[in-house]
Amino acid sequence: SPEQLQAYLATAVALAKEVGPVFKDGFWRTGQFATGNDFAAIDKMGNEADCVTAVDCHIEKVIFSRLREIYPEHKFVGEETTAEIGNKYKVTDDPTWVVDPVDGTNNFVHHFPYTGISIGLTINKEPVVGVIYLPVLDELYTAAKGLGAQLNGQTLPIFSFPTLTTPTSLSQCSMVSEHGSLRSESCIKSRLDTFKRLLLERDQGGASIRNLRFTGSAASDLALVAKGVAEIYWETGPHAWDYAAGVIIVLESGGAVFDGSGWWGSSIPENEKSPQPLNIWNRKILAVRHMPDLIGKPGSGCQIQKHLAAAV
Ligand code: LIP
Repeated sequence: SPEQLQAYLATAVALAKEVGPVFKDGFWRTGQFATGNDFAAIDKMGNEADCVTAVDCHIEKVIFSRLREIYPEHKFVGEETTAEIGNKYKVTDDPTWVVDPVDGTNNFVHHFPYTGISIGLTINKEPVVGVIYLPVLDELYTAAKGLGAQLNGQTLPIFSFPTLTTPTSLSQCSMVSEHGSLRSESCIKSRLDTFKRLLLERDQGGASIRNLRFTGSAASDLALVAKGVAEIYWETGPHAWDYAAGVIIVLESGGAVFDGSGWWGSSIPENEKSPQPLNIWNRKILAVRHMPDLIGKPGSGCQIQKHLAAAV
């Protein structure tokens, strides 16, 4: 029910705010995380591009212990408890809290402010509640299914398009993406090929995107789409905890998402929506602002479908 979703959202907001000061301590290296090994960035499984700090583990522990007290029957999937121990998680229809205690850990370690706490809740495998808190920027993004999306209490999106109407061409779009932490030759090559195509292609019914930005955090990227700063976010490789919350925030801000097999969003006609539940578990995500002319119908040859959905 809407009341129940509102209550879940209130819990998630309270938790994000509770751990906010610890997050900032870690970012500025003051207080509890001022010095010493506590703060060292530890590589995950020998990958220097994928790291974890004591702050990640501390915050995840606090969030999950609070949630377990309040909702003992719920399920929990978190970056540090799941990825860290190499645990395999089983996705069920039960209410499941999908949490990244520090999304953009690399940014966190390097003092780049696009980093934050991402708390999502899925029911029947689909995200229904999302909170992204970027403590350094003091931005709290919130959404619940059917209840809209907000930034610090202000309805999303905040910004209108940099054109008079919604874009009709990719050339009017700003895009955010990531190169990810998987650095195999084939992985990097396929991403670079897609970026190259998006930056160079102007003909054959296509257009180059206006610009390409990387924040280093999937949650921040989705927040920028919901806010109206970026028109498109595309990434392959992130995990559900990186984008569970962001996906519902984009959807509730009026945007749409493509999960690899179908489109979701209020601007997608009912008969064109994917018959499957929106899949946030397959590490592929394309999210766009409300741009009916660009999203078009699956298979219709519209620009985003042609240029990006194929890459997803
Ligand atoms: C990060 C994601 C980002 C991805 C990085 C990393 P983390 O999350 O937000 O989209 O490109 O490789 O997975 O590990 O900093 O929480």
